[in-house]
Amino acid sequence: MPQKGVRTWKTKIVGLTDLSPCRYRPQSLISQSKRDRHLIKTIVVEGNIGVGKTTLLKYLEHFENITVIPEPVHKWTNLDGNNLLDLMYSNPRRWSFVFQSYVQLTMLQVHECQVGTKLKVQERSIHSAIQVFAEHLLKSGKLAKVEMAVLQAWYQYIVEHHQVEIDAIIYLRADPHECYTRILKREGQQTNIPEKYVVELHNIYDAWAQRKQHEVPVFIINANKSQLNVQLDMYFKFSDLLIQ
Ligand code: TTP
Ligand code: MG
Repeated sequence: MPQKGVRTWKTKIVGLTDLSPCRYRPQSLISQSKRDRHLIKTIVVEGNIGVGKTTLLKYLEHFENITVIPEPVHKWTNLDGNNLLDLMYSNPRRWSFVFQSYVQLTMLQVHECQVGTKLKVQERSIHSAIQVFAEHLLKSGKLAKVEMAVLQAWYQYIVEHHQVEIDAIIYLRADPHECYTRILKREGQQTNIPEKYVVELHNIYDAWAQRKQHEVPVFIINANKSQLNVQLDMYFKFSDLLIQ
């Protein structure tokens, strides 16, 4: 938890109710050269469902040199009145491809969202969407090989032609049973997320984080602990970045 006097508090949160791909486009930044834009660091917060990513992002909103961009779940649950997330859970074989295609588009919009601060922290990435979620759907037979091939062709094109690079990953890691307990607490027993799914995702996420370590720094935070402890961990590990 940041202490009084350490920073001035100023909330910058984007993406929660936005209609355009990115509402936060301060003119000062848009007029900057491409070289300047590379000075902005992008950190992605990754981790299993229910691990506490959104809560950590809410804490980070308070630092004035950070712009926080939450996962665009509001778009996934309302595309022209259609709840794609619900459709995907109710009939994954029918809707996984449609859902993951839309996730890929909306995550690209998040990556391309320009910010006026030196640090951009976003919830998840286009990379985990395909390499963790779509991969799990493929492995569990809910996504056909040809559907994955289409997602991958798009992904490849996006990586080559768009700005989706990241500078570091913060991986919130918790026991999957703890994640499931938190989901139950939040959504109640009527949740459509099966515990088995949370356990399988955990295993794929762990393997992915290890692989990603070869490309970018991956900081693992023990998220079994209370949110306060997670925030303290975050604060002490990244104080150089948080207080500039
Ligand atoms: P999460 O953001 O992981 O759910 P959360 O908000 O509960 O997590 P946290 O408490 O850590 O903030 O994901 C939202 C939903 O989107 C979840 O049901 C999983 C689903 N999802 C996919 O099915 N495929 C994807 O590619 C992504 C990125 C999410
Ligand atoms: Mg979340």
